[in-house]
Amino acid sequence: MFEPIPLVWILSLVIQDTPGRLEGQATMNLAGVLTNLLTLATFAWHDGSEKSVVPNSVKEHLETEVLRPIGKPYTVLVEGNVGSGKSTTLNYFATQTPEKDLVDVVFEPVNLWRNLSGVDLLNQMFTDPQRWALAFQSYSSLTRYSNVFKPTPKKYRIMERSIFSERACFLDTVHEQPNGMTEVEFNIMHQWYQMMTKTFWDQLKPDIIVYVKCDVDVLMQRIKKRGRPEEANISRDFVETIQRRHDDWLIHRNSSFVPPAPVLVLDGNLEVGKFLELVKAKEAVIFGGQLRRTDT
Ligand code: TTP
Ligand code: MG
Repeated sequence: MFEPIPLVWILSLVIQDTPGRLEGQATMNLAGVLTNLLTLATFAWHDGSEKSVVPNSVKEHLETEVLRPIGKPYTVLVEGNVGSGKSTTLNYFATQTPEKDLVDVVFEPVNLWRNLSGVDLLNQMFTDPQRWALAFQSYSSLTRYSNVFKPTPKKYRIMERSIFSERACFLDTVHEQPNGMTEVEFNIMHQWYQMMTKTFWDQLKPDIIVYVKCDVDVLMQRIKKRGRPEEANISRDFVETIQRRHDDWLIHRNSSFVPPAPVLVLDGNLEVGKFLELVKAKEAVIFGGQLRRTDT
């Protein structure tokens, strides 16, 4: 497949290295616009396979260094199985870090899924996936996209799960279930994902993924202990499948999806206090060494 990336790269560097003509933000904007157009053209020439959606290293350089849209926060995605400790991680950044006022903390929009015009869509999905999986997945995707596109005055954003894990871990699982989505429904969701990630790649791309990984035995105990009504019938088989898909995607890299950013794995099996110490110790890594009060 034809790959014009080196040309894109050279062009953007030439433009950025021409100080007398254009300066600062304006330079970056012009370079960004040109590379954006060319990168979009590149996507159009790709063969459409899932792996082609995610940039190779040169593209990744471009998108990190050149294409960050103005006003886009440095974005951390926290991924993990049900009950692994994602919300616990986000809570640290919402309430405990001394830098909390710099970070926009976006929890998974579960409350919206539980009350859509008075209907608990999450519960409907667990109760009757054959009838409700498409409605649920399309609404959960919509709420995730709107969270990404919501502007923030903060320079940093940390989000619980993403459209990427929804596609790589959950959509395939619900499609494979004997009483899950039909082929046609799965295809509709897949085409939405392809179109959205290609068109809005630079907004959707995170800067880092934090994978909170926890043993399935521990997860099953936690799910039982917290006793959420919707999770009462979650099977070990489902949790194992979700675990395998996360591991294949984020650790073994043998999934048909490539992680859209570097991955940091955190041990979610610990006692909560110890886990929070771990998050604190990794804070600078998570924010790329950028989380500094002097940034404001
Ligand atoms: P949550 O942070 O609620 O898990 P989650 O947000 O990943 O779950 P969901 O998929 O439902 O959004 O953590 C679940 C429980 O696990 C919570 O009581 C805190 C506890 N926990 C530990 O005991 N040790 C740990 O190391 C971690 C990460 C969490
Ligand atoms: Mg949570």
